[in-house]
Amino acid sequence: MKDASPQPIRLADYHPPSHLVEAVELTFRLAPRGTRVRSKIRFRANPAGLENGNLRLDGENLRLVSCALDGTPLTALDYLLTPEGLTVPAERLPGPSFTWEAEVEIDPADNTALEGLYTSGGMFCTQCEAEGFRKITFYPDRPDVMAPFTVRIESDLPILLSNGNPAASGPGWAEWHDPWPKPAYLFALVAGDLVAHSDRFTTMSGRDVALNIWVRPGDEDKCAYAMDALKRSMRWDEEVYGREYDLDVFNIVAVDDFNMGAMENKGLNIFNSKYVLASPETATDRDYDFIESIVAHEYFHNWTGNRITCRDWFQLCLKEGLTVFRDQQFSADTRSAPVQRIEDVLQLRARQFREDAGPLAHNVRPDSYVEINNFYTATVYEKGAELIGMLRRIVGAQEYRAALDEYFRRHDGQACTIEDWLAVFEDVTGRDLSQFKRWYTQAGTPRVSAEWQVAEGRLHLRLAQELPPTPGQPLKEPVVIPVAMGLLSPEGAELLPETTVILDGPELTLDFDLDEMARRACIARPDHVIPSLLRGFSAPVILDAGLSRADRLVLLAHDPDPFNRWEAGRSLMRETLMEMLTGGAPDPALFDALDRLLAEDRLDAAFRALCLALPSEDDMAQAAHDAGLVPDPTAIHATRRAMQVAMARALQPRLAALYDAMDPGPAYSPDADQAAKRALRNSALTLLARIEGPARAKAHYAAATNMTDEIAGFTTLLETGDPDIARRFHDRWKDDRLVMDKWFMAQVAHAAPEQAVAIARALTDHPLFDWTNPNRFRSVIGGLTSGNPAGFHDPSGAGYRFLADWLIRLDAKNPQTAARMSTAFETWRRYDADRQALITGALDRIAAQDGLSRDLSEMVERIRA
Ligand code: 0A1
Ligand code: ZN
Repeated sequence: MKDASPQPIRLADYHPPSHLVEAVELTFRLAPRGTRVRSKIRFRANPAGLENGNLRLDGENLRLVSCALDGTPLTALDYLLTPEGLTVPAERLPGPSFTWEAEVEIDPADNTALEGLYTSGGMFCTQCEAEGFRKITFYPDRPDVMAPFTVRIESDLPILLSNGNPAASGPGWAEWHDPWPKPAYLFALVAGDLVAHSDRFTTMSGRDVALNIWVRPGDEDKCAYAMDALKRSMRWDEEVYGREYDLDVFNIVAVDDFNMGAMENKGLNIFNSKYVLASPETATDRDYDFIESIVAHEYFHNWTGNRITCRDWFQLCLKEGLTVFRDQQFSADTRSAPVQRIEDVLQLRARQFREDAGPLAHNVRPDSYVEINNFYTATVYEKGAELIGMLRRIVGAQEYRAALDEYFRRHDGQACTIEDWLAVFEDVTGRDLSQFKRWYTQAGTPRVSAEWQVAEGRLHLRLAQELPPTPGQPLKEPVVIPVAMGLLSPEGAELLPETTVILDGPELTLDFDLDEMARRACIARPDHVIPSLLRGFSAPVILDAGLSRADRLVLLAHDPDPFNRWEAGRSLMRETLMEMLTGGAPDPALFDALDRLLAEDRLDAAFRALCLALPSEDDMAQAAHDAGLVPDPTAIHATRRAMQVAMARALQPRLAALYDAMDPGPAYSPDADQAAKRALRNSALTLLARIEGPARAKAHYAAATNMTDEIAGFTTLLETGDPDIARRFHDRWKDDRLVMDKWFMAQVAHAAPEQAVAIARALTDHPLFDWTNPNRFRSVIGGLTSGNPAGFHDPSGAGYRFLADWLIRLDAKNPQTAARMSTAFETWRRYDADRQALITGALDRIAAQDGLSRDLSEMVERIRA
């Protein structure tokens, strides 16, 4: 029998800790099978603590060797020890202030969950967010307990690292001191045979900082880009937010076994090696892009997350939404801003809108959770970032900066809430943000619709908002929606320079004088007007702009806002695909418009590549569902293919010309300009292969001098059926873990749907398939669930069974990654009754497992509900 469901933790039940920590001293004697951790923690009673005054320490999977209070050893009668922690009753405490000492033993080599202290490829490393520190020693493992840490590491391994500044070291030991009070989730320790790629940075006030990226020997020549990104991030945060780095050293360590992307531990960031290591031969432009933005993200956390942290885990968006927003701003400043915005919105729609539309929908600030690790979601991160962007748009860039200055001034060193954050904005800008706060407390994606008419020389525009119900929230209140807009004439003349209107009630009516607008634009009064709404995607909503096909073709050709130009094309493509799905043929006018756009050489090549990209199969499934249809993944796949063929035929001369013109030459640089050219060139290659056969892809693959081109050739050849290509790629790259992740994934993602499950299954028998490595697991299993939707949704249910089998197996080793991968099932209600029965059968089979983790059982229960 499965264990009884654990009780949810609720925001409403928050109470301050009974004790605060003044200082922590930790000593680690490292050994893979028996690491000893000694702790000495200075506590004092918290005057604000509403609790009973007991000392409550979290602790899991710890073997308690000894403990003492103010030097007096405790016996088992002095405390209560449970699998979750240890409590010393108030009456056994020496007074309001005291020192707790303990020694525990832990088993890092057996820690396959990769939370707490674990081993990876011969090194020791930690991951403590959200609640991993309790697997290292007994401690109040909650973010509102902040303290300075001193750490001593004893080990024969040559490199011994922890947070803060190096204090002292000798043969077999090192000491570190972190003067900045921090919560335990930011603790980190690394020990290993590592080499550094080093550099230095001088901060705005002239302080010298040593920068190191630590990797396994042999990888040190793959760190230059991450180091460059780090230095640019440090400078950018000084220039744009006035934030200076605050320690003498900044260390980054690359680890092969890591559940997430990276972690912002104070002064010692730990990264999934995939987001650090890059060389032109092994990493794609997209990998470089990720490295840049993740390095920036983790660095920016130093102020938004570390110096100011979260009071409790419900406030996660306080650090994550803001830090994602900041890394998006950095990328927009570094690369092309419109391209960055389009890519951010593509991600938001693919992951967050999908989440909001299904059983896992939750507030940006959730009200309750069972397992906090399940709430590191697109809603908390990406929608959280959108809320900051809206706030900035509403108050303006200057007031935003003033509010941020005040936030850092007022709350430095504190653990804060969304209320604290909004109060700063209210105080600095004099605005009432109580309605804006609904964005944090209501789930679901608002729908905005527009209707308008031109009569007697005036345009009447009506905007309305609607908030569909989500699980547990049947009724919702209107939110504050900034709608950036312009107006165009049918010839594409700009009638109204961009303006932002605020839709904060159920509806808003606007009225424009066409004569006046025409006069200002020096044109005759038009008898038709095209609103360009939600420019720059000014709010995370689903817009029904009510535009005809002709209107959208005008926007695609002329909208001065690049986002809405792209959006017009995207919506035409989606509509065309939906029509083709029900037997229609594509409108040649769309291809003509695309052809003209592709020929606009002054347009960024990356922007043109984005305009050429089709909505994904998952987008189409959602669009079909929204239109009241039951999506058929097999038909969607075939339709998308047919559209690619039609596009390739219609655009063939243009694509062939672009393929030749966009060759950036052999000297590789990951910069935006070259990457843009490769993106457009490789899009042309893939489309042309649909009608030309494999010759061009073969030559492309053979001539490739970088992984971007090589993988484009490889995946195209996989699809055109080159029988030997997988073996050739394997033989070339079998010793490179990160490239082999691509090999595993590509074969599944680019398989014909009817073969995808069999190929994925065969790959799980490959000697290099190490399923305990999260990257490798995600390559194959995620390659199917995300990369090959038609294969995953095979009508036989084989894809669902395959996923369920692997989730059950992985859950016993690594619940966090298993739970995360289970979101592949979140869209089950979209599908036909047969598929629904197969998916719910798979979910029920998982739910019935003995000893299922809290992580996976919560997910399965929520998805199934
Ligand atoms: N805070 C990190 C990512 C992270 C989140 C959760 C983790 O375990 C549950 C681990 C890392 C970031 O935002 O980069
Ligand atoms: Zn983050």
